[in-house]
Amino acid sequence: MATIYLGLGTNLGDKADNLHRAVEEINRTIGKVTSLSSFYETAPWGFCSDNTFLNAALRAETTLAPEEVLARTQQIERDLGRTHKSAGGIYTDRPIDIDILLYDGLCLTTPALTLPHPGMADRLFVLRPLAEIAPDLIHPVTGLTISELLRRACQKET
Ligand code: PH2
Ligand code: MG
Ligand code: MG
Repeated sequence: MATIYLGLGTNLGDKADNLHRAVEEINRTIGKVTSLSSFYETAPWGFCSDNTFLNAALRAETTLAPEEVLARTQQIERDLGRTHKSAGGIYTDRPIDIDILLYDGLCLTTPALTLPHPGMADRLFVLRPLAEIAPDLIHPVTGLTISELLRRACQKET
């Protein structure tokens, strides 16, 4: 059994409903969801859009390998109406985005998947919800806790 942390984001349609539906599908097809953060309204980061985001983070227990978790998160994204993926750092509005942030303490780089998620350590829209459910969790690349990463990211912002 592995413990995974996923980051969820949506900025199209009924955003709260998109998050609830994604959590339900994750619980059904990936593994039992054991913690869910509040939903955070955030400004689009890294691209321009009039549509604000709702972001959340969750913890789940899974028997699936990382590549299979990825395949199933992508299936859920398609089922909830996502038609295109971001590529090369070009972001677009989306009904749902599900990112694997952490898979146990695993560090992994394949063409399809990098763990921990390469952007998570300095993105407030990931760290705020994650710090709510896992403040003392250690990020395996930096060796810092999620609370420490959040504090560091807040200082950089100001
Ligand atoms: N996701 C991105 C790019 N920018 N901004 C916010 N506020 N929330 C996101 O989830 C988000 C983003 C890439 O997936
Ligand atoms: Mg993302
Ligand atoms: Mg994604």
